[in-house]
Amino acid sequence: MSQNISLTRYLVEQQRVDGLIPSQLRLLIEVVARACKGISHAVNKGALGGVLGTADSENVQGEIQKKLDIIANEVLIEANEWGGHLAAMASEEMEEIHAVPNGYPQGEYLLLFDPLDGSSNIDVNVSIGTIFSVLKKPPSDAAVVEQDFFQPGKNQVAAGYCLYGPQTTLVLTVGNGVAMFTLDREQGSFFLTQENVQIPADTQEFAINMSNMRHWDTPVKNYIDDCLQGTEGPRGKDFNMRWIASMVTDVHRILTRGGIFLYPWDKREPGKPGKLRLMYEANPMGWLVEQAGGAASTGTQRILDIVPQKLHERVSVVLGSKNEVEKVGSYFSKL
Ligand code: AHM
Ligand code: MG
Repeated sequence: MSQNISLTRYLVEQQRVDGLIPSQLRLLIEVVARACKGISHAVNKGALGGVLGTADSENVQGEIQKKLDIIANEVLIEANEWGGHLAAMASEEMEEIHAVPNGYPQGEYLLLFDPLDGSSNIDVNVSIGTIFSVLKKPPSDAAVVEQDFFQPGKNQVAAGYCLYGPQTTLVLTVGNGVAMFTLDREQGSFFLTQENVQIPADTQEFAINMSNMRHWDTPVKNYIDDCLQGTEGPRGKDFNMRWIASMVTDVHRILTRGGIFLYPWDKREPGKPGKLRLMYEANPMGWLVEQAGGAASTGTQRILDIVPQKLHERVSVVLGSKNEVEKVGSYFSKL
């Protein structure tokens, strides 16, 4: 662990690796990290900063927005729109894309984010986070349009999240493994605290919202039933369960010690293929997990191969320790 490698230095060094990240992308990631520092500051202030509680508005998903959802969204937009690296942004909190306004230089990247993931945990002082994904705008002289975002997750050029917990941790991939940075509050900078993060291939820990059990599809129900039987059942081992209800925090645990996370499609809302959003939740998390040696699927298909049809498309998510994700897949193929 080096206290000496700042995020800036790490990115400059990545830039030197066969141009893995062009300077515009490096600067874009720095701006996102700076915005996350601002959000972290607001989260830390909590009630003292008047940021807790509900705003009088709904987002495009029909969810009541929390004040921090809105604040985090504004911080990210304001930090990113003038830098010249971006063509447009898209957010869980905005129905339409936000093109960089006229008057600012237009860059070649597209930034997607869930500004404040785990909103139900804001007011109860449980860890929450920001998730982000970066794509390249398809080459064209035309103005940016929503369809430019409709690229599969395997096209991402950077992805990550910032976890606002006991520590503020930025986790990043630019396609060269996963690195973790911890915010040093005195210095106001992120420092590298783990490199080459690896998820163990096997696990005895699953994360799923068990209260939805009666709504699950048969493969998921059978998989969890078998895990619950422990050493007596077909899996031949005991399983522990964790569910934070902040995907950022559940994924962070999986990157740290392995595990499997499931938010599967269920029968509550037949028209919706899952709760989580493909482009700014499943894709960035899926790529991070793959970059750490894990796997990310819908149960039947690799998440990063899905070509989005809608900006706020939802998807079934199964990700984490590779062998366990494959195990879930085997329950789907038994159908
Ligand atoms: P959000 O982006 O509105 O916060 O919703 C996403 C969150 C995930 O972080 C988490 O895994 C899931 O919703 C929890 O859902 P539930 O409350 O159904 O357990
Ligand atoms: Mg979210």
